[in-house]
Amino acid sequence: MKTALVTGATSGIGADTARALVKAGWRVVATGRRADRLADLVKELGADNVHACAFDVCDEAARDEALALLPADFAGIDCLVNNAGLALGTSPAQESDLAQWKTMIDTNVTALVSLTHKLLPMLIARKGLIVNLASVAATYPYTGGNVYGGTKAFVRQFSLGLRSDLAGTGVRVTSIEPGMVETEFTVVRTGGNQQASDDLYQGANPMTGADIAETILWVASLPAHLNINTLELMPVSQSFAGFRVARE
Ligand code: NDP
Ligand code: 8X3
Repeated sequence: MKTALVTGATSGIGADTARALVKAGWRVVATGRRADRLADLVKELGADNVHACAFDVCDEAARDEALALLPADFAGIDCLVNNAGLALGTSPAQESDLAQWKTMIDTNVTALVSLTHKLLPMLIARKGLIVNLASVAATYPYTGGNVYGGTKAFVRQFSLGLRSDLAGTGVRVTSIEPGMVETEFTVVRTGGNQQASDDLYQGANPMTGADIAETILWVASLPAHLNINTLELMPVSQSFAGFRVARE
């Protein structure tokens, strides 16, 4: 039985990834700050299948303490799903809050890099898999996406760089790059504005966390000789923004 560590498993894509992996026979170490949500997931999926590990990915000491306490059955990680992440704000750069920018960089970039660095020796020893959640925002800029898009471009390029460095180790690395997925993402981005979130997804038939989870499960279920480098997905309703021209 293989074990995956999924960051950000308290909600959205991460929670559904934990569900999909367990259904397919994986053990899952489910992480996130909201311990009550993790406890619910354990109750839903069973303590033999899911181990709750509550920590803030930006707090390396808390993370290391929590991971050091993993029970033997969950201690060998074969797949790291670097999913925890967030966008904060939709303002243009010149009106943005620097603290929000730093939180996005700390969470989406620094914490992801740090956890990956920590688990790399184990993933190499086990010929494992790293799945990183980037975004279409990595490739396509949009107004108000400034630092969020920058962090996801980092995740995408870091994934490809890892692939280069890990050649010959048997470790696989995939950058998953979704467009619009209805989760708590927009509630978080807007500082708790459920109405703004409902308005954004209204009539758009967005992707679901389960859609992305099935994709991650597919990537994780491929034969060991096959690597998906990058995988971009959008709902059919979403397409590309046009160029803009600011006229005098
Ligand atoms: P959600 O807001 O539903 O879930 C985000 C998850 O990240 C939560 O479980 C949250 O857990 C966790 N998280 C955030 N900050 C921290 C932290 N400091 N420490 C630990 N965990 C943290 O959003 P999604 O499911 O949509 O997002 C998952 C990933 O997918 C993100 O990386 C996002 O950028 C990416 N993505 C999302 C898209 C979308 O349209 N929804 C599209 C493309 C990519 P908790 O708050 O309990 O700590
Ligand atoms: C989230 C997708 O389009 O809201 O990464 O930036 S988008």
